Amino acid sequence: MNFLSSKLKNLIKSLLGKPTLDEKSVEETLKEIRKILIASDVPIDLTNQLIENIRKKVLKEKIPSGLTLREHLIKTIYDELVSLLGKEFSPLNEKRIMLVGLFGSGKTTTASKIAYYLKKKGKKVALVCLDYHRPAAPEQLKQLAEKIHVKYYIDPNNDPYNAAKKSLELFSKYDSIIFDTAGRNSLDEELANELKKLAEIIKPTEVLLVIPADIGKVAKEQAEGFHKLAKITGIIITKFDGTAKGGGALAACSTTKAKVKFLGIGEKIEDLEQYNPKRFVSRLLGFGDLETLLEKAKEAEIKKETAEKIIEGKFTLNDFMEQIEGISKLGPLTKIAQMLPGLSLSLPEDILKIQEKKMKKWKVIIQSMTKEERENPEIINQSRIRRIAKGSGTKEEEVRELLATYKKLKKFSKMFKGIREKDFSSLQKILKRFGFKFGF
Ligand SMILES: Nc1nc2c(ncn2[C@@H]2O[C@H](COP(=O)(O)OP(=O)(O)OP(=O)(O)O)[C@@H](O)[C@H]2O)c(=O)[nH]1
Ligand SMILES: [Mg+2]
Repeated sequence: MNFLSSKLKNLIKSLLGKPTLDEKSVEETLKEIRKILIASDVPIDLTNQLIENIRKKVLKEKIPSGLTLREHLIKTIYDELVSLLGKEFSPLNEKRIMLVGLFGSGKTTTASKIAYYLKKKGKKVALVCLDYHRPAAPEQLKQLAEKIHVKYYIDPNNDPYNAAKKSLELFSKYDSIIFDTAGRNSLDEELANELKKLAEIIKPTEVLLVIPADIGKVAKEQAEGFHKLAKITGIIITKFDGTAKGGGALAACSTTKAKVKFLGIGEKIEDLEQYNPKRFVSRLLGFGDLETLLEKAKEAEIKKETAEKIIEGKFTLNDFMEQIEGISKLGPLTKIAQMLPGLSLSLPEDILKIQEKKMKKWKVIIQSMTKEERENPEIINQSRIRRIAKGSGTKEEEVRELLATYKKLKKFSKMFKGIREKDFSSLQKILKRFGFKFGF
């Protein structure tokens, strides 16, 4: 993601920076896109097809009236990438989800991530262990389920078929039951039979194949193989965070019958994203993805207004606490930065590492401030610091540290706005003409 995204963002930036565009510069752009896609392990035939489509639309067909060549080229690159990486968004039918896949692909982790994701949406969810091949598997599922406070079922006799039957009864009133199956080294008959028998009992509404992104374009073969054996309804690509081949895996999967439904983007429980090709490509190109940003903020229980304040750089100490807590829930702000139109920024390391204990203390400190101080922290001088420290039972250094962190965060937040306005104002103008919506 990072590789593909940084390369494509640079490409768009250089397109915006050129004084004029002609046929030669379009050809150069196509050459560059080809290089980027091949380096991301996108299959050659798909890459060639995409290049050919762009060439045809931009150089051979008439440019739609009212658009410049530059605007038309950028819009066509966007459209063709969306088409390469899956076209339409495919929603999840969450009632009974079965996760299948080879050893170590990320099934169990992803099962708990989906459970957490649905729980955050207010659904009643249960996890079921159907993996009794690997002795440590039930314990792994139990620990994950307990961590996110979700009900689970593990069969006392290690019988996957009984586990399936029993859990269907136990959780019949639940919105979603997620079944984690056993992995294998390869797609063999034994695995196929087990999955088939389990599916007959469960009658899943989704059979999701879990594939790690680092296998790149080979994902197509695996997806088709599983499809023949187990009739998968969707794909989850995991470990998207650790490879430059994610684009290849996505493109390869998009050519199969099953659509990609989720991306695993890290090891933590919240590192899961429902896959939406349009939003994804929008982000890749630096157009931003406000919808996902706001959804993530909502999942982290941050108010929409607060999320907008973070990006706008307008906030006082009054909001500070909520935001610091929100950021730690939301994960590194760098992830938010990727969803904003413009360049990715990274938040200063020390802000990301603020510990919970410290935040509790800061809360007390802020409570000892006057309303005026909270709204306008600039007025807090040495004597006020002394009073606040005394009133909150903390040290003066601690008050100073809080104020320094607040300033840093505010400066960073202002930077977001500055960069958007400076580097990407021309891009935003173009995007507006294409009907992209920006709330800020
Ligand atoms: N970085 C990263 N690591 C992941 C992701 N998803 C899973 N992992 C890691 O991949 C490893 C294997 O994950 P599991 O969930 O145990 O895989 P599994 O498919 O259940 O494995 P078996 O049950 O043995 O077949 C674990 O160390 C996970 O933390 C992801 O999206 N990103
Ligand atoms: Mg597992």
